[in-house]
Amino acid sequence: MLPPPRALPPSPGGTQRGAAVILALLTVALVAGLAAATVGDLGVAMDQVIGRHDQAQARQLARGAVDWARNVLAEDGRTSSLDHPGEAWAVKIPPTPVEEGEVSGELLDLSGRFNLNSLSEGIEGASPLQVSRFVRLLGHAGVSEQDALPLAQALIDWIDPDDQPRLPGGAESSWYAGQAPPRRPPNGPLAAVAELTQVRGFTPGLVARLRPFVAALPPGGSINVNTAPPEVLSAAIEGLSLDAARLLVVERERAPARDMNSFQRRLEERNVDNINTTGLAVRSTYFLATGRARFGVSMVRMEVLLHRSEGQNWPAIVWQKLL
Ligand SMILES: [Ca+2]
Ligand SMILES: [Ca+2]
Repeated sequence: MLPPPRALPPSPGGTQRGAAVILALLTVALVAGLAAATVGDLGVAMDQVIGRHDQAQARQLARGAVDWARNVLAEDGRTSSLDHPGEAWAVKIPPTPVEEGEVSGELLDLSGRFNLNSLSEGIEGASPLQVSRFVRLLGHAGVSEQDALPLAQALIDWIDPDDQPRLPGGAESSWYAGQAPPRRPPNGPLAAVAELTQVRGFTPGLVARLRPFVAALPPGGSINVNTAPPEVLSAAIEGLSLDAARLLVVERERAPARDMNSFQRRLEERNVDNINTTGLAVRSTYFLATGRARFGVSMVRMEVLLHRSEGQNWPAIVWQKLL
């Protein structure tokens, strides 16, 4: 009998401390952002339209929230070797009043999800391990066993570089050319989860059910077993039932796994042995940062995909969108 896993520090005051750290960092980011905006304004002609001025200020505020997010992640990378929802980065900034406006933001860990683009990591454009994981995930999204593999094949065809349809269920340019509207598979990684609705067999309903469990990230990267929901854990680990995964998540809330060895020991306690740990980790590398801001009459939302790689804590921007 193994001793129970030792709990990590998240004390009752942990969240409050996390929030205090975040507010302090946010203040720094916002002051820097506003100062830059003010300096920039000195040279702006007097006939500037108020709306455009407010738009620029709101954008600065949203960018301040995203800078805050990068600071929090960089600080976390310096001080911890694992990632779990009890850490400071997981604390959302509630709508916080600032002069003439309001700012809020949050970080969403995308490493706790199944990366759809990992399907094409293997030899001949498909990874058998990732395909079996995705097939199980489709099962958790309500897809029958006989429909799951054809859906996975269709998605691999959409991503893989060739124009040869896989059997069963695959589809390439000839099939898509006959659809309404006709379209072409990109034969490359998905740019967004929403693109799934273009793929043969993926109905809007199915895509909505999959959405909380999947991400469209650059190929590579790992699933963080400390943040993945039960559906993703059960899909990623052969032999781990959804019920057992739910219990594992409850246990994880008390004490996140410190490393993959301790995670494996927990699985062994549940008679899940010899798991394939390829593509599994206790850390997160991809985060979606959202900054929202209102200034005067303008509102903006900024979304930034951040990549925090091993040994380089300052998170890089993969892409950003202003909404
Ligand atoms: Ca961490
Ligand atoms: Ca293809």
